[in-house]
Amino acid sequence: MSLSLFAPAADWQDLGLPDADVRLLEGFNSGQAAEDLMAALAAETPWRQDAIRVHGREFMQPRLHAWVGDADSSYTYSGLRLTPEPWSPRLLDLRARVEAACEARFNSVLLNLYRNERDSMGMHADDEPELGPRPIIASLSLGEVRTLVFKHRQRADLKPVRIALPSGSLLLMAGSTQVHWKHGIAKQSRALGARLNLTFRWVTPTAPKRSRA
Ligand SMILES: O=C(O)CCC(=O)C(=O)O
Ligand SMILES: [Mn+2]
Repeated sequence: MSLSLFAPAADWQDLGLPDADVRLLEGFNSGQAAEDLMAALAAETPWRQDAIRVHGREFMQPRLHAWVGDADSSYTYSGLRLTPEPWSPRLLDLRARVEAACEARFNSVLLNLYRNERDSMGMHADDEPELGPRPIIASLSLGEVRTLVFKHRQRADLKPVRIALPSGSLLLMAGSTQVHWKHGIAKQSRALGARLNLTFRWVTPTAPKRSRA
């Protein structure tokens, strides 16, 4: 029998999406710990709001974000090239706990702050080449409960799957999830407070720049 200080595999709930591996671990951070972590991260994170191009048109992103990671983990999405901010001691500690719970390694994290019910994230797959073909992505939710909607990319007969993400929960997307499903956070009409989400990822390190002799 192996003893683990971290979340045992049995606590992960398999959400049963076909052609995917999506699991939820509720209570990764519970109650006060999740609230304190959210307040500290909201205050220390260098938040940005960027314009992005979608179908040739420019929009301000409907949320704030920050990209944190190892120096060689720059990342491009929706035409935005993100150069990583350095890890804070708090994020390094959190990464170690997330890695232990997921039995995976991460060299970067995208933080998103949904300020209220009008903030959102459009349907997308995390399928950028630098994430590799079958990325493992661990997503920690803090604060207001929002619904993550999954839609199958090839099968119109499958209904969208809606997953409410409680504060302190960890969602794992692995296997061929990004090949077959898109996901997103819809706007809501009911007034909502803030939610902070962190997606831990492994980005193929960019080759170090060689200086010429
Ligand atoms: O906020 C969420 O739960 C989703 C975040 C997400 O899909 C992403 O950062 O790629
Ligand atoms: Mn995503």
